[in-house]
Amino acid sequence: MSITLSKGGRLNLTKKEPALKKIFIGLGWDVVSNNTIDLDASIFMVNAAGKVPADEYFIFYNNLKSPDGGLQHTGDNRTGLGDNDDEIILANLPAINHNIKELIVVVSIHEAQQRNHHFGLLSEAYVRIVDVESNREIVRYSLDQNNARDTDMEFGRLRLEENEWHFVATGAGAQKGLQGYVDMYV
Ligand SMILES: [Ca+2]
Ligand SMILES: [Ca+2]
Repeated sequence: MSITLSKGGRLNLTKKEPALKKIFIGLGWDVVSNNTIDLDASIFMVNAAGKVPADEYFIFYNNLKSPDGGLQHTGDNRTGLGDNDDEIILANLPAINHNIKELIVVVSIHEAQQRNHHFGLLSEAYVRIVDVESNREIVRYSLDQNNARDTDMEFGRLRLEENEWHFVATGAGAQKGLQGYVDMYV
């Protein structure tokens, strides 16, 4: 059974699914009107100091694979048209470089300022974590309607603590663009 988290919610993934190895992080969105909105899923693989150890550990539409083979982005989706996951990042948890302590999942609207786009134009957006082998959804976190004017968000973090993976739904909306996160973590 999937768990739906709200802002600040936390789940021990290893306790819930002890055999968990391969997961994917799915981002889905739909728009309310005839707008076309390009959401982008990105992951910053950060060390204990909260920084990516090298640029290649920032996974986004222009850098699809991490050097350790731990993460693989399946490619940019520019419209969100259609149901289910519109962008997917695969994670092979045991392959992840041991210096990486957190996977910070960021969702941002491409060229939001130029196009005057914001989350309020979306009818739905979510991030979910799915066990690849069983195809079971483990956890889901939906966009909070309080973030209507925001253009980007740290959705959540996968955090490694004492060899157990946790998911924390941070839900911190902002208007700084993907570059704002790059400035923080790269
Ligand atoms: Ca996209
Ligand atoms: Ca969609």
